[in-house]
Amino acid sequence: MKKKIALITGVTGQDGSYLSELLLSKNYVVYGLCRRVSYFNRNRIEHLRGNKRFKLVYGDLSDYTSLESIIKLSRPDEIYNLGAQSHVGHSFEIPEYTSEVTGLGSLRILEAMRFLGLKKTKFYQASTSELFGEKQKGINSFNEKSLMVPKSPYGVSKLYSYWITKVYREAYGLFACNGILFNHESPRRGETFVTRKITMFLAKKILGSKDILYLGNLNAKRDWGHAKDYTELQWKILQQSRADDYVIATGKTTSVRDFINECCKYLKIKIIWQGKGVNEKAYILNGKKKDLIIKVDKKYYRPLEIDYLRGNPQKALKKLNYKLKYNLKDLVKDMLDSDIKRFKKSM
Ligand code: NAP
Ligand code: F7E
Repeated sequence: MKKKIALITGVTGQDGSYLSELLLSKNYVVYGLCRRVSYFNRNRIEHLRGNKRFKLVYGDLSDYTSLESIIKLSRPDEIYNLGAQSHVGHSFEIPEYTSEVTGLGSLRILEAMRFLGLKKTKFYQASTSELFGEKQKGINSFNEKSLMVPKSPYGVSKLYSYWITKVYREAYGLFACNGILFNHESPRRGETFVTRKITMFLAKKILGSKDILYLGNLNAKRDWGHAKDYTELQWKILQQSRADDYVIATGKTTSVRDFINECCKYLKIKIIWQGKGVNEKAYILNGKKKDLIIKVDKKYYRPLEIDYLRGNPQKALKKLNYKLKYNLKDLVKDMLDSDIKRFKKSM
């Protein structure tokens, strides 16, 4: 039987690496689009390099020609567009670049598919809970029908990609889907996202570090799931007989502060919080001693913040017939165990 071929943009990222593993385990040939950078950016996929079915190709979401030639070369059955400038905070500093890559990147792929006449190729767009924006009156959780009011250049760029995916589905009959994913984390999460900043810091702390962690808005609430569950769902979305859009979430929401509390609980660290707003601080209790470990730094505040995100994954879990394997406790354990192991090795 002919092996299925997948093309993944963002293959060097958190999701790209898990999705590559999953597809290779299902006997796919996987083409991964990598951009040329001056540093080594392939740590997350290094272990896959020996696999003959795993092929890396240079390209960039801002460069139509490279996308068209990679699609021509690979003739994929499935395209997963995971590449993006994916940091919400940084999107305020580089809004134009974010729009170029995170917004127009999807259009370039869809145009190449249309131009090359790839009617049977399925397309997955990595949409996001950042589309929903602020908490809306009377709305406790967001689903596929909720109003979308993004609050950052990143969110606005993703909204463009979300809509252009739907438009190409309707206008040209392409099998084009949106996975509207809420935050998902893992030991491979980028080191500047809040959960990973926290687990790396606490892992170092219990190994003796004297550092202090500086964070922004501790009250922000996010619906945090595990990237392994969510990448499996990305694949499932493209295995359906009809192209559609799905919210992927856990249905639970937790503040940044409570994420830290959950980590401390797992590590059996006694933590107390004192003060409010920019003056809030966290201390570890060591017998009668109180060691300062966390402070707020305004530099991590965003010009506009989304305080509350919680998804309703009912449609996805039912239609895709899936039960999430990880809850928040499992996620915290997985991330902390992995960071502790990594830092122990380097000591
Ligand atoms: P990530 O770890 O930040 O990975 C982003 C990937 O995009 C990296 O491989 C990066 O390559 C690549 N990339 C950046 N600019 C590019 C460009 N100009 N051309 C081609 N590739 C480029 O992101 P992730 O957490 O895996 O998320 C995957 C996707 O889902 C992203 O689109 C993100 O916006 C979206 N999303 C993520 C979440 C989440 O909570 N993780 C939730 C909803 C949606 P380098 O390695 O070279 O930087
Ligand atoms: O922030 C607050 C911050 O950067 C989460 C991306 O994958 O998920 C991610 O976007 C919350 C925010 O993720 C710090 O203000 C406090 O309220 O980890 P984050 P994000 O912005 O939710 C969505 C779904 C995506 O689509 C994105 O691609 O934590 N926060 N203190 C902080 N955030 C960071 N990064 N650093 C802090 O020090």
